Parts: sequence; C-alpha cells; structure tokens
Amino acid sequence: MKETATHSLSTYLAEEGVHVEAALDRAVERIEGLVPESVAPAVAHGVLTGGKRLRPILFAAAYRAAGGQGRTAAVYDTGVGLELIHAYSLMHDDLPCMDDADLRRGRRTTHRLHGVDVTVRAGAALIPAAARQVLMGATGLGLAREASRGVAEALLDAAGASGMVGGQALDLLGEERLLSAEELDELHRHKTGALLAAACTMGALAAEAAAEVVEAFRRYGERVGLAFQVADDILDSTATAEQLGKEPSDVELGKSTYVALFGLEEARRRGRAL
Ligand code: GRG
Repeated sequence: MKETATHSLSTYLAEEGVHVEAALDRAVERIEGLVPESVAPAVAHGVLTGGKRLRPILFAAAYRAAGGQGRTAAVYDTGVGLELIHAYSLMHDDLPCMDDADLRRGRRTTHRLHGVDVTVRAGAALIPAAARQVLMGATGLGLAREASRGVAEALLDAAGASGMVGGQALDLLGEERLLSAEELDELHRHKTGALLAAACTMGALAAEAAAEVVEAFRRYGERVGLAFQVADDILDSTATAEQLGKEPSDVELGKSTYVALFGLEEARRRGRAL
C-alpha cells in the first residue's frame, strides 16, 4: 500500500513537473529578453537547474481542487511566478554574505559559476518578473484585472518582509543561538511556510473560490509549509551532502533545527501530526 502511494505520488510529481518545466522555459525566454546579456545566463541557471517544483505544483493542485477549469498552460504560467521567487531566494541565500554555499541541487551554486555581482542582479530581476508572470498567467486564465491583481498580491505579500524575507531576517539573526520552539515555528512559518501557503491560497484565488474556501486553503498550506520544514530538517540531519545535493547543511551552518530542538523521533512525530 505504502509503495503504491509513493509510486503514484512520484508519477504525479513527474507528470506535473513536465508542465512546470515548459512554463519555466517560456518564462525564462521572456526574462532573458528583458535583462542585460551578461545577466541572462545566471537567470537561466538559477531557474532552470532542477528542483522539485513543489510550489507551482501545489498551486495547480489547489486551483483544480477549488474548481478552476483554465487551460493547463495558463495554470502553470501563473504558478511558475512562485518558482521565480523561490529561485531568486535560493540564489541569494547561497551568496557569501548569507550561507556561502558551494552546492545546490547537486550542482555548483549560481554565484560560484557566474559571480556574486551577476547573481545579485539576476536574483533581483526575478522579483518584478515574478509579479509580471502571475499577472500574465492570470489573464491567460481569463481572470479580470482585479482578480489577477489579488493573485499577484498574495505572492508579493508572501515574498516580502511580512513573509519569506522577514523569515530570512529572523534566520540570520538567530544563527549560533538555539531558538525556542515558538521562535523556530515563527521563523519557518515566514521563511518557508509563507510561499508554500501562498501557493495554495493563490490557487484558490485564481479559481475565484469563495472567501472561506480561500482561507481553508491558506490554513492547509501553512501546515504543509511547516511539515515541509520539519521534513527538511530531518533530511538535513540524516542524509549526506551528496544525497542532499546541498552544501553546507543547516547543522554545519550552526542553525537551529527541529531535530536539534526535539530529537529525531519527536521531530518525525510533529511532522506527521502537521
Ligand atoms: C536578505 C533578509 C534577506 C532576505 C532575502 C534570500 C532570501 C531573501 C530568502 C531566503 C529564503 C529561503 C532560502 C528559504 C528556504 C526555503 C527552503 C526550505 C528551500 C528548499 O526548498 P525545496 O526543497 O527546494 O523546495 P528545491 O531545490 O526542490 O526547489
């Protein structure tokens, strides 16, 4: 039973992933035409080199579950706005002034290949490009201007100081100090959870679902976001750099993790409960 569920999940992710990659190719081609030639290769590297593509897949799943009937290409053109923000956040998170990482998704990080200056610019260019991407995708879904704007606002709120950027600031301030459970939840609700929750909220908004349905999707996304972070911490403490495709690990960076705080078994229990 377990194997069947795992198998069907990986098949589902692979099938949805094909649509994500196609939409990202379209998005990157558009962005490459807007940024200086010197920055374009770093944009392509940061966005197109792998990743699970969870956020646009969650967006599409929420959109359909909330009754959305738009064309698949337009659904993913909208959803990859989330992935553009995610990509910039990873490119900047890996910079020497933050995690100073060599390896991401099993490959050299964007700044190690293209340089710090270019990577800062490429990441920054992705932020307005993501907002444009959502507005364009939502128009393709047939949404009126006001509804499209609502979907884009949900992304920008989740990406900004009241969401992911705020969480990253808490993370940087909390380095080398063991955070309390409340502080750790607060950090991850923003840093990782905000974008995952936004994927679900945006899907329901794009499907023009009723306000209470949108709220239910938001709450679901928030729990998925925290569960995701607990799982990420468990992997961080149990897998090798090679298996993770990431170096340095959070433990090596001296960051607080759910495993450091609760131990492996309790972290697993909390992840399952979420
Ligand atoms: C300077 C304060 C300040 C903010 C800048 C850099 C930044 C904004 C935010 C960083 C946010 C960050 C790195 C969040 C990490 C979230 C996370 C768990 C990433 C891993 O996600 P996966 O597993 O990655 O979905 P893949 O590789 O599958 O795409």
